[in-house]
Formats: sequence, structure tokens, C-alpha cells
Amino acid sequence: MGGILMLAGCSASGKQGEAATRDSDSAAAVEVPAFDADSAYSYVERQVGFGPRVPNTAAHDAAAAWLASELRRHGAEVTEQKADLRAFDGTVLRSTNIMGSYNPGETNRLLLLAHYDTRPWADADPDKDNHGKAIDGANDGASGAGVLLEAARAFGRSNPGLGIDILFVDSEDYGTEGDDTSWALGARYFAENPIKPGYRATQAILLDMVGGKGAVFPAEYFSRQAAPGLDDAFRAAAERAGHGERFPKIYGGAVTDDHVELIRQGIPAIDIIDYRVNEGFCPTWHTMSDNMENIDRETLRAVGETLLRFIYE
Ligand code: AHN
Ligand code: ZN
Repeated sequence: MGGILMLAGCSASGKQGEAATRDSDSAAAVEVPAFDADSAYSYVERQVGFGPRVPNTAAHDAAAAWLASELRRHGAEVTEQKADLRAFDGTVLRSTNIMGSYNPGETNRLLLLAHYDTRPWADADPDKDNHGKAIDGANDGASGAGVLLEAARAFGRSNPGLGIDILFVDSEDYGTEGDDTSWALGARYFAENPIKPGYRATQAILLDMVGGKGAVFPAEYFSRQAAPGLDDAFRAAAERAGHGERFPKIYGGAVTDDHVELIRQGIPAIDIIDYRVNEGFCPTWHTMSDNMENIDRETLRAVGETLLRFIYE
């Protein structure tokens, strides 16, 4: 999988000034709020502090309650969607998707999502003795939700004026290799069952593993097929934010992830996921090393600043 392919329509364009917070080209200049990477980091740390957020555990449920309360604290209207979802091994996962809405009256809706559950098994760990242990999921789980909580804090201070929903989706990571349908159970339920009457996202951005050291976010294959315009616009925002090098216009992997469930329902969606060409997912993926030691504020900053640029400009 992967390979270095130039994306259609790719052009070599220069970086704009990193300090610029206004888009001088647009008639109505919009102030892009600051993304505080220390705050995002502490949102990741808080989640890890609950313990592994494995479905059907007290740590998972406590983290879910806390995520919902943080969204409310930042001014979102929160809706929860509960479902018992059957995993590949027959386990019933008591799942909760949590959505925080900004400007709920708007019909055009940008959905920002990340999974918050963590994998019960470190089955990619170099030490076989760890394969049955639960991971901290600092990157795989907490990083995406941490960046989105810091975005929520920005939306609470400075209304983006758009319909935006932040979704913390459950039961993504209880899957098994070789069965693509075993992943993203919470996202599948969300995509197939409106979380509130008449709800439908217009487009969606998934953040997955957005806090690792040395992370890069090349284009994900299914994202590119379903939503090339959205992917281009996100990468353009990265360039304007001074983070173009983290978002190269090349193909990374083809990843079965939460966004694919939205794409199946006709919603253009992209996955911003750390994928190293010729290596695959970041080296801590599904290992005991997916902990706070391997979270880098600068990665959280690159993704968060890009996201806020994309939204406010
Ligand atoms: C597969 O391995 C098929 N999908 C992985 C998606 C994922 C797992 N993202 C985070 N953890
Ligand atoms: Zn995972």
C-alpha cells in the first residue's frame, strides 16, 4: 500500500508568513483564534489519566462523561447516542457516541470527529507478552479527542459562525486484522442512525493519531477518492499555517477507519492520520509505547492550527 504519487492538481506553492492570522485575500478578514498546544496536551493527558478507555470499563465511562462535560463547558449543545454493538468476538460493547454542536440551527454542517475508545490489546508490541495488555492510547484515541477539545475551547471563545459538530466516537479500536468490518463500530452506528432527528453532516474530517513524534499526514486513499476538494482545502490551510511539510501532497495508506462509514452514506470525509510512507502507521501503534512519553506538542499544534485555519479562513 502507499507509494509516492503526486496528487492531481498539486502545485508547488510558497508558504505564507507563519505569523499571519488574517487572510488578506478575503474581503471579510477573519481572526483565527490561537490553538494552545499546551492545553491540547493536557486534554490528552487527562484522558490517559482515566486509564485505558476500553468499552465496558469504568475508565471508559468516566472518560466519556468527562468529554461530554468539557464540550458543554465550551458552549456546545451535547447529544449522546448509546448503542450495544456486537464485536467480532461476540462481546457486546456498551457504546456511547458523544456530539457537541455549535450553531445547531445551521443546515450546512461540518463534522469533526475522533474516536475516544482505546484498544484492549497491545497486539503490535514487539514483546509478545504484552499482546493481551491494554494500551494507554495517548496517540491512538486521546490525541484526536484532545485536539478537538482544544478546538471546542476556541469555538466557545470565538463563534466560528458555521454549523460545526464535534463527535467523539466510540468502539473504533476493538477490531481484528483481516476483518475490515470489525473496526469503527461506533462510527458505523452513527452513520446509519441519525443521532438526532434530521441530522446529517455535510462533510467530515476525522483526526486519528495526531500527536506522535515526527508524525506526517500524507493523503489517505479513501479520503482522496471521496473528498478530493476537502482534502485539497485542508492541505492548503496547512500551508497557510506554516505546516505544509507535515501534510505532503502524496498518498499514504488506504485505511479502514471511522471516515469510511461516513463515506458509505455519501458524506465526503477525510482521515487525517499519521502514516509513514514505506513504514505504515506510527511506530507506537497498538504497542505499550503509545503513551504520553511519545506525544509531541508540536504535532498537536500543527494539526490544531491547521484545523482552525481551515475553519475560520
Ligand atoms: C485497520 O487496521 C484495518 N484499521 C485501523 C484503523 C485504526 C486503528 N486507527 C486507529 N486504530
Ligand atoms: Zn488503533
